[in-house]
Amino acid sequence: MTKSEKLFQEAAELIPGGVNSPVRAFGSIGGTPRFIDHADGAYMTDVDGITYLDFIGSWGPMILGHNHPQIRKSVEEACQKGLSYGAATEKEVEMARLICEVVPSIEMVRMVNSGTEAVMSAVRAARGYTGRNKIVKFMGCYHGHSDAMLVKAGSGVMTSGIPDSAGVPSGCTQDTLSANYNDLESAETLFAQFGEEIAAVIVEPVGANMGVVPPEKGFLEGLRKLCTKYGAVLIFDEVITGFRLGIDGAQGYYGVQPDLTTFGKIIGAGMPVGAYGGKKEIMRCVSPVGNVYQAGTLSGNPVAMAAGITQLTILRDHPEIYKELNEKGDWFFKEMEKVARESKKQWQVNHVGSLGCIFFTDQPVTDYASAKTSDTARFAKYFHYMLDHGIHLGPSQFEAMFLSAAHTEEELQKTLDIIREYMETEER
Ligand code: KE4
Repeated sequence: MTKSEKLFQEAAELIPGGVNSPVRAFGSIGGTPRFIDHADGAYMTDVDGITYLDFIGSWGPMILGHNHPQIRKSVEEACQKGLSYGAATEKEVEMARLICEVVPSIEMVRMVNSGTEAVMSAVRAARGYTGRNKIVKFMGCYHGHSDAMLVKAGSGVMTSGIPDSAGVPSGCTQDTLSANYNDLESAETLFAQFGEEIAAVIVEPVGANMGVVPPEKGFLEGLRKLCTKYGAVLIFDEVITGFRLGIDGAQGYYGVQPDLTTFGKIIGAGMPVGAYGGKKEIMRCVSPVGNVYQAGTLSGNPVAMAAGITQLTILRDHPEIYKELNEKGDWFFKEMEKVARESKKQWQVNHVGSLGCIFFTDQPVTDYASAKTSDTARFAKYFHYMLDHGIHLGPSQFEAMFLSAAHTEEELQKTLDIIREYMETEER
């Protein structure tokens, strides 16, 4: 029995599913999750001493690679001064100034401790600001696990949200409306029916939780126009895309400005940090200035701020990092498409910059319904082949591959060679 197997067995007695976040349990692909001992650059090493080229990157934060020396140093230095005070600190001002400086749509920002908290708070701020209740989200987009966001996908347009989790009262989702991603008309239909009741539209500007689904031309622009027309707040959930596609995220990449933005992952550099921000007139509704209550014991934690400030500062001061990362991503995922074509097997590759994924389906993936045509059993076989060959992907067909500045071209070429090998041996 490997140490991971032993740990997983013990963990299952102590932690639901043996993990502190469901996707880590390998539930959709089977097998034993590798318990990681340490990580460095583009690599993770498990408790059995096996090292993997890592494409999880902690689900996004590790854009500069694991254990970055400057980030580690700033955390060590911050720790010398104590871990948390429950009082205001200069680091929080520095982080707020940095985010407002590099993301033009952000005039004011509040730090929280996770993407879920950022979304929950942004939605509450939008409701408080507009005095309206309804929220439009898109099937296949994930915005964390706050009640109003756990809506049964595929519940169809025009119907009020049905809870997608036990423990969520229907009252919490009845004001959450679901539209189809990349289907502007489905959003227009909801606005035609509920226009003046809609507080906000929340969208992942690049879908990255149904696998990677880029926005089609005009989709984001259309949502912007709709929200402006009806006085609804446009919320870009940039927990994944924020500081990944560029220093000003997907909103900069696509040139569409939301009213509020949620952040996570990269802004904490691996420490638990989320944030939401945007127009001053909306953010001024948030307590203690306004009457939208929101709080957090460890929000703006000085050690987490030190990590996030260092990572964002490196990214701001070295735009070449994004150029190289996006070029590397374009090359890598386009090469992967070539492997797909040569293999004459049915699979699609979607990507935006350093974010991408393979779908095991014979049809283009442009929304939740097409993503769900993927053969998850084929993905599971592919995942384990890659893992056995030292490549650790995200353990789900509906998660992204995250490239980092630490992934070298030769490592990516080796990964492509192993994918090609797999595709040649994959029985259909
Ligand atoms: P957290 O609460 O997990 O920090 O963020 C929630 C969230 C919000 N918005 C978007 C667009 C997100 O992708 C996420 C979380 N992403 C998943 C990965 N797809 C986190 C991984 C996990 O749940 O363990």
